[in-house]
Amino acid sequence: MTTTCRRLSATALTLLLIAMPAAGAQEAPADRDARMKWWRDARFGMFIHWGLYAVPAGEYNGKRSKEIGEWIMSWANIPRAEYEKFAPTFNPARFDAAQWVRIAKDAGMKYLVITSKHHDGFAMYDSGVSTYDIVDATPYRKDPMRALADECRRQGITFAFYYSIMDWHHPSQYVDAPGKHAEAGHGQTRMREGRKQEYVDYMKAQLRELVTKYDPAVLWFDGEWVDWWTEEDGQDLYRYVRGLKPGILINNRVGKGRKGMEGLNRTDRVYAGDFGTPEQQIPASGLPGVDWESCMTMNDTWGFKHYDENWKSSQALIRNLIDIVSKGGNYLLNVGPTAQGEIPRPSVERLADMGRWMAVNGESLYGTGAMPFTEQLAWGRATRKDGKLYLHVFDWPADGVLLVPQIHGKVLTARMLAGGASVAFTQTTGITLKLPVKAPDPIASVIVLDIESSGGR
Ligand code: JFZ
Repeated sequence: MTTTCRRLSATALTLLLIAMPAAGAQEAPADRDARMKWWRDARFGMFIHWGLYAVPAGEYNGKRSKEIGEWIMSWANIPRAEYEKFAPTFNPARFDAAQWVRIAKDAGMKYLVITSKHHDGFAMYDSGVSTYDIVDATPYRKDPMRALADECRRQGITFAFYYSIMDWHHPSQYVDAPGKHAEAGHGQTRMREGRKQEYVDYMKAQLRELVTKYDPAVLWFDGEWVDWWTEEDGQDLYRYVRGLKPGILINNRVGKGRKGMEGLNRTDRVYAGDFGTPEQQIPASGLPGVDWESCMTMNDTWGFKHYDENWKSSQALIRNLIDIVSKGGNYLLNVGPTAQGEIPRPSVERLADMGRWMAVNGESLYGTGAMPFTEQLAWGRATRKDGKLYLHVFDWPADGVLLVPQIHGKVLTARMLAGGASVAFTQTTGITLKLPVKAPDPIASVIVLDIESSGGR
């Protein structure tokens, strides 16, 4: 399937996701809540797509494409032996783990998910079961995942791994229509007859290394759509990884739970995965009753492309974050570092902008739950936590009058989160706030309401 096709089925995907993460049915709800706690509180994380594909950076033999950078082996139809030749030129001398983690931390991000192995099969850590890895196959010879894991611990950021099930390099797999873009409807990544067990053993060996040596808090699987991977395989892998580290979190893409589940009652069956992963989209009403995380790019690629300048504005990114959290989800925002080991400057600038907003307003997002209103708020979004309601005003009212739908509980106080100035209000059938004429923050100004008793409705 092309990524375009996959995106077209967004509605279906949303339905499927709802049914999905009833995983770990044997686990008591309180235990599951405890395991999910840090992740639910975190709300904002950094996704990092970094691998050999950063070397061609979206261009091969003069050919550019609208396709995503980390798929270049597929869309440029690069033979395995040719793609391998990127390794001897991959020397990310400017990679600085402390700086990457600092960039994430300053943005207000609480965790980081990095590609340990993408579809191209190249391991970005020192694997003992393959020589197709950054330590054995490149002049760099160091293990950046070791440095990142250590640095995350030092700076108090939670460290996590992405891992692709589909593998274009492993000899067990092949693209069934050579000369055609893999997954484009004509070329699919198939499993050679009788070799699946060998590959599953290989994956499990790599996952054992990743979990035991780097202690990731999440394993974020992907590439599970290939026809030779089943829901049962997913559940087996889920159990395997939880067996290595019981407290770990695993996304839905470990199994097939997000496909073909329309009409299935989620209590009837158990699907692998702890949280849903809507991609490049924000589900309009969230995914009630399900933990979820939207992963999104800042431009139009995950892996670095030297000519993709289609950057979203800082305002759009900040409002996406607020929108997602107001609907009960997490935001996993991607950066695609270069082959030299640097996060592109436009990404760094946007993250710094987000960090400036978060430094003042982060309290309104961390550890909060979805807004209590079923109706859309014309002027912005809302979140809630500990008897407080946070109003995020995107469109500041010209007359200074902000109308908030009724909530259960009496509003005790209203104040601006930035600076703490109190805001005059009345509460009758709804809440009417009298705001200053000028928006304190053109992107999103936050007003905090203290609600009597437990708050919310
Ligand atoms: C996958 C990868 O193929 C891609 O390279 C990137 O890593 C991204 C985060 O994940 O792409 C997908 C996966 C799922 C969908 C679409 C693209 N989907 O469910 O619509």
